[in-house]
Amino acid sequence: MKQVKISIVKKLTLAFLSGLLLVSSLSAQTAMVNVPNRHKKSLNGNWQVILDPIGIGEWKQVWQEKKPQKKTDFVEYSFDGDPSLKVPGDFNSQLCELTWFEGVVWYKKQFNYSLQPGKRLFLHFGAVNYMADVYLNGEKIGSHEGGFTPFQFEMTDKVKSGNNTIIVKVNSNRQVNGLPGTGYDWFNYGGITRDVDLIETKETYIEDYFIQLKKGSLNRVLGWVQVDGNQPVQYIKVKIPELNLECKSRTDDKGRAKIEFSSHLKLWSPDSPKLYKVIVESQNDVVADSIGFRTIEVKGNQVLLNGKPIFLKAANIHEENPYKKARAHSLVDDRILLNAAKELGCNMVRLAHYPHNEDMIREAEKMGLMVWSELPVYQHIQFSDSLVPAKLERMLNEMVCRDKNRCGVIVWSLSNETYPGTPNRNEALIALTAKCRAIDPTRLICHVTNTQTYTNNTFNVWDPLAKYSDLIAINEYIGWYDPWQGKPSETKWQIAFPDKPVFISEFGGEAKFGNNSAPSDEAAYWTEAYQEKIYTDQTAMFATIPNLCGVCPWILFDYRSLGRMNQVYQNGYNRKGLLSENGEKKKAWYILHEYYKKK
Ligand code: GCB
Repeated sequence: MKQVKISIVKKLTLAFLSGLLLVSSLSAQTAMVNVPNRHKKSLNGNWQVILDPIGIGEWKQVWQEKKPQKKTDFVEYSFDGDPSLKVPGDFNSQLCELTWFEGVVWYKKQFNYSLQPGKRLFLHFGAVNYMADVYLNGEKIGSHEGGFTPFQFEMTDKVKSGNNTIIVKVNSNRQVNGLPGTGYDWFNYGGITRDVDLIETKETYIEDYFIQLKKGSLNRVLGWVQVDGNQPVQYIKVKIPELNLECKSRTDDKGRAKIEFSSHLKLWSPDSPKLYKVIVESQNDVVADSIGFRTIEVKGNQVLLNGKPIFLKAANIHEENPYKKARAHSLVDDRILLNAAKELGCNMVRLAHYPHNEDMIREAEKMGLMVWSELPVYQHIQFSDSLVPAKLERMLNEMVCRDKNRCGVIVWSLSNETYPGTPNRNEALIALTAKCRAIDPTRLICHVTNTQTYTNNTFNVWDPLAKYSDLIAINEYIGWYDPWQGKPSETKWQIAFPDKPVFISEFGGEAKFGNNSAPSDEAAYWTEAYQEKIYTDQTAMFATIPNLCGVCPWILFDYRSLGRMNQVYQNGYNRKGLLSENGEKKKAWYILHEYYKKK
């Protein structure tokens, strides 16, 4: 009997382990860097879809695309017929029956390919929200979790010469142990929300590189180049033609080369967003990028850009095109948001609360906007779930990997408003901070807090994570969620780690544009005047904050959020925008515009 039990346990263990192996071998790879400048074929456009609100497609194995074999056969699914959906794009805004849908949609795309010997082929997704299971010609090639970061699968040995079919199961259901978790104050746009590309590379190709100024140095570049393939040892050159510069190096047997050189660089800054054409060459591959150089550091209680103190005049932005009521994904969408930030007088955007599309970051950098990039580690994360630490690390890698050569990015924000009392929260986020510093020692790292009390006109911030942040980033809603406890200009501050710079990462209140007639001194009427007063009081209060290095209103545009259910004033919108969802300026906009002009 005992013998039997042991063999069952053994079998189960083996099954479990082989399951784990299968799962890990089918995980997506972290995507190569600089996808916009690769040799690629776009798979954007119309994709055929099957809507699967009850999630039965898995059981029917729709990826097999079965066809009737004899006259009496039939198959109860098919991608032929309507509807189809545009990729990139969220599905909620494309079909009215999907407006509030959170669940499974199956996508299908066919493509023709002929891969020449000596070349490799990758299938690259800019982002799929939230889970993606990907099939090529009926075979599962892998899965990915996380709605805002890129991933890829190698198809070199799997792609057929001629016609091929990709099927993607997209599941936008909220996950209890997901990032974010189940509760968040933005619209859950599901679907293949960013570009899909086939990327062809050389057999040994330049997979990744990190080319930025060494921390604290205004003229020394320190980084590395990574090649991947069967010839890992390669000569490498990094060239900047405008500077007549050529840096030579050689990869080790793991394909990594150190890059280090000095030059008189024109530094990137909001006033002069200089980018250089940088060419990275290996023996048989080459890729070009536009890279800027700047330093960002905290010295004492100040933030220094290129060695000089800078005040961060920021705006919070969600990745939503307000006019289309859809997930922003194109340059046109991105420019609507970034131009509005510029017009307000910003020199920085906080891209809340998840990594935005790559064009958004590249465009912000070109426009002279510094970027705050954030992980969707928001409020209700299940830090003690055994799977969460690995998910955190993976998402961190995906975020940093894609944008680490963008000098515009000055802050990696690793969390927003998580709660110190959540089991394992502090341990998990402290470990994540260390990992982030190890993969990118050049930027500021931060955890946004609202662990605080506000009594007797004294604001007390005590989050233990502040110790691990370069900035103390505080979300405070005095005048909205917390009524004023005294004169704004007499507010007192008690901040743990009082020597660090302080950034007000959120403040504000709600108003419906054009609502000017109701009592203006009561919050419950959502008037522009009430919001305007909050901004007048807040800007007076900012003068009381020790080491203030910047502020960031919540938020630039009104945006969709289903928890906002006041049918008179909100109608499914968070109305803390300085601009309405139609782009109209509310009174508070002018207050902050003036404040930024003077700063
Ligand atoms: C916050 C959150 C932000 C919300 C905002 C609000 O503290 O960080 O995501 O949307 O408050 O409007 O309540």
